[in-house]
Amino acid sequence: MTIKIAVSGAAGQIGYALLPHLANGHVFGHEQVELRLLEIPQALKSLAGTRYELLDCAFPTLSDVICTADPLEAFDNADVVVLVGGFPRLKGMQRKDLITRNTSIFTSMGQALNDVAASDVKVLVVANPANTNCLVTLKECSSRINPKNFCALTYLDHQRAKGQIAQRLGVSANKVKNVTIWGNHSETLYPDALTDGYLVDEVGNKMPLKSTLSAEDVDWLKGAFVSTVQNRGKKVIEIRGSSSAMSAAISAADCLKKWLVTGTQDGETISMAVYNDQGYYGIAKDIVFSFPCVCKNGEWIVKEGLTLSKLAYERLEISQNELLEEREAALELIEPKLKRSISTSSSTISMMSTASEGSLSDVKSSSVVERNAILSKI
Ligand code: NAX
Repeated sequence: MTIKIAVSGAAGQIGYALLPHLANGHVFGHEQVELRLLEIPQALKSLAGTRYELLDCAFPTLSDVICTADPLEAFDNADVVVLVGGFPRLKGMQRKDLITRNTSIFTSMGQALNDVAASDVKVLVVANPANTNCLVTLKECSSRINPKNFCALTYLDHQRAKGQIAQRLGVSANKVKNVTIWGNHSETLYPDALTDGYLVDEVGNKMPLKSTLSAEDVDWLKGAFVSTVQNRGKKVIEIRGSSSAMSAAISAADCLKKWLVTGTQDGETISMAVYNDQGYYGIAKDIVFSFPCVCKNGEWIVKEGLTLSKLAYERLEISQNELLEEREAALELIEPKLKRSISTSSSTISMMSTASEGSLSDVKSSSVVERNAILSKI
């Protein structure tokens, strides 16, 4: 069987770095793959050059490469779709404008998926604002495609966090397990190594970071580490002069591999931004939020039952509130009437007023419940 993989934004920096990993067996092993490269019409010429290069690599696993500006052609019966193309954040642009521009793109992507993709297609959204783009896309096709078939990329942030810890402790990055990126792929994300993070020694023993590290290292994990990971994307732009591409492409490829092919190792979690239909950890339903996930047989499952600190919950709430704002801005465009009915009943979310430890699922305000009830009808 040939796996049909569509990649939007294929002529961009991430697309260029990602395509070889999809074509050469890194992700899908010995399976044959057919690549459908989707771009805007103005980029088709340079995309044709990328196609030549892919063919010139003579990968034994690559059966065909199609270039198109038509999402219906790219997604036709597609098994896997990676949405990398989007409207970039221009200098001086507000986040809300970025959402406006991208909501119309991702509405079209969702409609095309709904019309022609395989009903069990798996979709990874990379383009920013990734969580909300993912939400917009999955809503457009939720009557035919399960929202569990979608995720937005926070695995790059996950790997950045592991890399920082490995550098600090002088160990190989694969000895660092179960750091979690909670929330939005933005500067409000919360990299958390203390709730479930551990090191593995040579014989496979697990050593929890919170009880193994020195007080100084634990303080670092609560302070500088958090801001370093939150601001890593900005730092790369500042130093490199353009945004992360190689690391984003590798993370996208490895996220797909763990999710769809190998699964996670025993006891291991990875960070994936997924549709929160259950209110995991008391987070508002109906947003795409990054959680610790276990992957098995091509499915993700949020790891539940972790005990978070009060500080962690405070950080989660900040990121949740940003995602709720993004959702409102997006819905304003998708469903103006619905938005009006929501705004008359909205109030601020108070997750932290009473809770300190444990699940927050019982402390959502009634207005949030009401809002979620309305939104779940979309
Ligand atoms: P580039 O500007 O190099 O490439 C984007 C490509 O998308 C362009 O070739 C453009 O023509 C194409 N495109 C635009 N609208 C399209 C549409 N409607 N249909 C098909 N193609 C379209 O950006 P690049 O550096 O590749 O980054 C791509 C996206 O990834 C950006 O939104 C970026 O913000 C996001 N990122 C997400 C990360 C994550 O971890 N989730 C990290 C890296 C990156 O910042």
